[in-house]
Amino acid sequence: MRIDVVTLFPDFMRQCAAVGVVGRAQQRELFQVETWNPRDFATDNYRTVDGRTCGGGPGMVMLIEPLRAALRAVREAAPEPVHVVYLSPQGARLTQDRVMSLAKLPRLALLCGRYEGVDERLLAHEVDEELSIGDYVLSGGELGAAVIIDAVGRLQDGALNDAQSAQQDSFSDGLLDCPHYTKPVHDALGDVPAVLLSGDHAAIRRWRLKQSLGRTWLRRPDLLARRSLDAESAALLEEFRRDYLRHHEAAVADRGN
Ligand code: 9D3
Repeated sequence: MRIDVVTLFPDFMRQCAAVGVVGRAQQRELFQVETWNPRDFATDNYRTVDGRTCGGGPGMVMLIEPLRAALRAVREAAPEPVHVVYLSPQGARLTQDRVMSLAKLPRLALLCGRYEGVDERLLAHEVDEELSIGDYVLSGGELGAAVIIDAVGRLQDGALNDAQSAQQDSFSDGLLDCPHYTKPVHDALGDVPAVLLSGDHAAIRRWRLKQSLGRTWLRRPDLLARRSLDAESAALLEEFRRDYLRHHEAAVADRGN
């Protein structure tokens, strides 16, 4: 897969894509990230990429022409159609489901806005999809693009080692991860749960699933609500709830409920 990023900060985007699992995937040519600077497509001597907002008020808007020329160059460099995503706070929220479908595309272009955003006419004619990474205010689209590159890059065939991908397959589907421990087994901060040292793989799998279900119930009940549990999971979550309520009885009583 190849991702083309249209950005006023190409160096930053290349550095984002050069680290960790995704950087290694690029080195191994499983994945490619290219950048295009709209400033290089401006036609005036000042290399202008923005203009005053029509109707007045503060802030600048990115001009149609440099972005249109940059996207034309992206499309001309591609042998197949390019799916163009604009990163913006008005977009649909990025989810892992969306990441998984983007990861299957041969070509993806990420358009990053700065200032107040991009002229609406360019969006209407050149953009296939608008995505946001969450409900907070950033100063531009680059961090959103970096999030997509990381999330999509790590899913490319061969990017993850076997241990990482096997772990993904287990029960990470829609649940929070279980707690993790490493040596030392005994520490001033506490001991590693005994079951993890038991060598009983079935018991370890059940413990981890129970922890995943329990933490999801405590921290992200919205994720559980959208999901139906099989009999084993329902029983493990019930066990977790019972343990939890027993350990927190005092606190619950203090709160007067
Ligand atoms: C007048 C209100 N504007 C600024 C305070 C709106 C505004 C314009 C441009 C707010 C943010 C931005 C820049 N943000 C992005 O380009 C962006 C973004 C985000 O801000 N939050 C979550 N996801 C994304 S993806 C791109």
